[in-house]
Amino acid sequence: MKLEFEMDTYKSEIKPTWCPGCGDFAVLRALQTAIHALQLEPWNVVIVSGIGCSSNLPHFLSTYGFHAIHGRALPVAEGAKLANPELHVIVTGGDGDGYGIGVGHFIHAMRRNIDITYLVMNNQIYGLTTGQASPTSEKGMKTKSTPIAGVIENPVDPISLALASGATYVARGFSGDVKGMSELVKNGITHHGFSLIDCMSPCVTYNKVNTYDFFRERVYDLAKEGHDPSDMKAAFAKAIEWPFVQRDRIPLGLFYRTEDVPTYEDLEPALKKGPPVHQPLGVTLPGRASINSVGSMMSYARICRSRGGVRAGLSAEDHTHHNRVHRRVCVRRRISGLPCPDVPGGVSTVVHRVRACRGGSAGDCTPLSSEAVRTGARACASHRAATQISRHPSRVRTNLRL
Ligand SMILES: Cc1ncc(C[n+]2csc(CCOP(=O)(O)OP(=O)(O)O)c2C)c(N)n1
Ligand code: SF4
Repeated sequence: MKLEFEMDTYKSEIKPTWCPGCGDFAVLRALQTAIHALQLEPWNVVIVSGIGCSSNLPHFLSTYGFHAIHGRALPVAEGAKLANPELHVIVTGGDGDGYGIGVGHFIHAMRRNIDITYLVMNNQIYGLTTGQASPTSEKGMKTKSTPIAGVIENPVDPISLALASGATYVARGFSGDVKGMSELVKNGITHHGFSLIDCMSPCVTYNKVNTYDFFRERVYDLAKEGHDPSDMKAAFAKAIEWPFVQRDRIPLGLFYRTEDVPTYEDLEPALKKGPPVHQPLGVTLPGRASINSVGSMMSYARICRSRGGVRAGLSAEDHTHHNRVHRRVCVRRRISGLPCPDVPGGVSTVVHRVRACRGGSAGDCTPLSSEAVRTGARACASHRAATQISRHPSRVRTNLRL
């Protein structure tokens, strides 16, 4: 039986905390409308974000979500997509997040043409940190970080950058036109390949230059002017119109789309046998059930720990997996410099703590120091997302704020 989802199914119980009038409300609405129109199953949608006002978006929809760290939403999303290419992976974030600190990931995700939809809420400012210049701030604009002469650098143009980097669906929306934006998002989600929707989303609190009125006076619809989105040269010509050539006309709509380029998932040999989350790992632990999925690989580390960290009795192959999991957790510990709270000197204490977080409630972390709780909670959140994405149809929320 095919289920029918109401619009409200996708809404979460958490209400946005954005300033009244923030452009991000329109982007949220456009995304919700798009996934409703496509009738996507909420448990097959993962929304990943970085850090910023805009990056709070995954909390407000009732799908899977992962609130990652500043500029690192795309690598997390790529990991989720490669672990399970059957998921619809959508990334949301700000211009600072995606075109500033995360710009390297942005370029590489596009050249891979990985099948992810990326919505950038471009307000041309850092909103969350109260109004510093961002990579898309207009030249000359005075901001908290450029109070004297204004911005002296040229802005990044995400549309040209996306075209040059290999994105196969490149569009620009505007929060003053939710209907148009939701069409762009819907088509971006159904597109087979990397899609960028650069959403001009005014920050009503800190950007007094690029306001709704600024855009309303300048935007025009590419489709109405006969632009052919299959023509890459024409797309480049339209892309450079704003902000490079002039400031009076801003094209909106679809600049470029091609379905002729294979995605990373199409070409990656490891995916030929199907989604890795469904693949057996081929590891059997003596006296235990076999390790037959990525999810149970995570439990595998717990098994190692519950065996007192004693690795004797494990096969060489078991060791490899054991070491892989341990190393990852150990690195976290080394970075944080955490003392092990209950087993002196035992690296695997942290492993143990992470397992505790994963298996139970946040209360499991309380015996740790506040730094440990932070680290524990982070590991816990990533871990939950990794396992729940593959296994459980329940929502993932993290309480981390960086
Ligand atoms: C590695 C790192 N550097 C800096 C910050 C501080 N920081 C948090 S949000 C933010 C900028 C947010 O701007 P943007 O991504 O444009 O999102 P907006 O708040 O405007 O939606 C910065 C610099 C951080 N959290 N992590
Ligand atoms: S500060 Fe700006 S970007 Fe952040 S919620 Fe307020 S209006 Fe939106």
